[in-house]
Amino acid sequence: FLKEPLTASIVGCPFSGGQPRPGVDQGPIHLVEAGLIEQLSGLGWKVQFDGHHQFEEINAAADPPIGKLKNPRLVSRVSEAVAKAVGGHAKKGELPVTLGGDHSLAMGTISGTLEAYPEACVVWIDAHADINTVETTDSGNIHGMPVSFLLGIGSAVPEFSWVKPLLKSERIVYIGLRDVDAGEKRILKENNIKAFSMHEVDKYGIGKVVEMALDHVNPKRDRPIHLSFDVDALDPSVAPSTGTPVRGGLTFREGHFICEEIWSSGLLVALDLMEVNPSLADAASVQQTVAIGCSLVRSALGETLL
Ligand code: 6HN
Ligand code: MN
Ligand code: MN
Ligand code: MN
Repeated sequence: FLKEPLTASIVGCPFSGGQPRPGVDQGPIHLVEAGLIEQLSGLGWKVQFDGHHQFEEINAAADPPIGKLKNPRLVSRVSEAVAKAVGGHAKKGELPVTLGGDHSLAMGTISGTLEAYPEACVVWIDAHADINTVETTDSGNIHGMPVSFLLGIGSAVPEFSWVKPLLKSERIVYIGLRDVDAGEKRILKENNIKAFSMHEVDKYGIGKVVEMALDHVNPKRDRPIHLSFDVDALDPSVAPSTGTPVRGGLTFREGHFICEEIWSSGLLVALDLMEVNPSLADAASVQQTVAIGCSLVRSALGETLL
C-alpha cells in the first residue's frame, strides 16, 4: 500500500488534554530529540518532519465538561486536526507515524487511516481497552474512550460529530490488556471484540498470540494495518515513564516482537506511539522509556535483529 520511495511522515502531537497528568505533551519532543528521525533515515526511510503540530488552545474556562467528559472541545478539535494530517499523509502513500501525546489522539489517527483505507484493521497494544463510553467512563478522561467513538457505541456527543463510526468491531484486536474497567469488559463481550490479555500472552506465548490476532482481523493478510501502540502495554519495569502504568505487562522483547511481526506482514500503513510521559519518574527511567519508544518505532519500520 505504501509508495516508493518509502516515506515516513512524522506527526508529532504534543498533547495531553485526554488525561490529567501534565508532561505527556513532551513525549514527542523527547522522541525526536533522542534521534528518531535520524534513526529512521538510517533504516533507509525518507523521513518527513516539519516540526511538531501546533494545536489551537482552548482554556479550561471555555471548555467545561460535557457530562463527565473532560476537555471535550479541546480533545475533539485536536483529534480532528490529527485526522486530517494522518489521512492526508496516508492518501499520498506515506506512512504516518504519530507520536503522542495521550491516546485520545487515536480517535484522530484511526479516523485518518480509515478515510484513506476503509478496509483497514486496527491492532491496539495497551494495558487498557480505551473503550469507555459516555455512560461507562468513571474518570471522564477521554484517552480511556477513543475506541468507543471510532466504533460508534454509547450515546453520541454532538461535539464529536466529526468522528464517523468507520471502524467495525471485527476489525480491531487488542494485545496486552490487564486493566479493563467493568463496563469495558461488558462492551468487549457484547460487541464480540477480540482481545488477548496478558493471560493469553502467558498461556500461548507472544508468537502465537500475534498470529491469532492477525488471523482474526486480517485472515487473508490482505488488509492494511493501523498499529496503535500505547507504551503502557509494556511492563512498568521496561517503560516506567507513562501516566497509567499497570504491573504485569509485556516484556521488552514481546513489545518489539509485535512490531517486527506487523512490519514483516508487509501491511503496515499507519503507526501510533502513545503515552510516553517524560515528566514521570527519574531521569534514567525517562531516558529508558524514550529509548524504547524509538526502538519500537524502528522495529515497526523494519529494523531487524540480523
Ligand atoms: N490509556 N480505563 C481508565 C479510564 O480512565 O477510562 C484508564 C484509561 C487509560 C487510557 O492508557 O490510554
Ligand atoms: Mn505533516
Ligand atoms: Mn491507551
Ligand atoms: Mn494504556
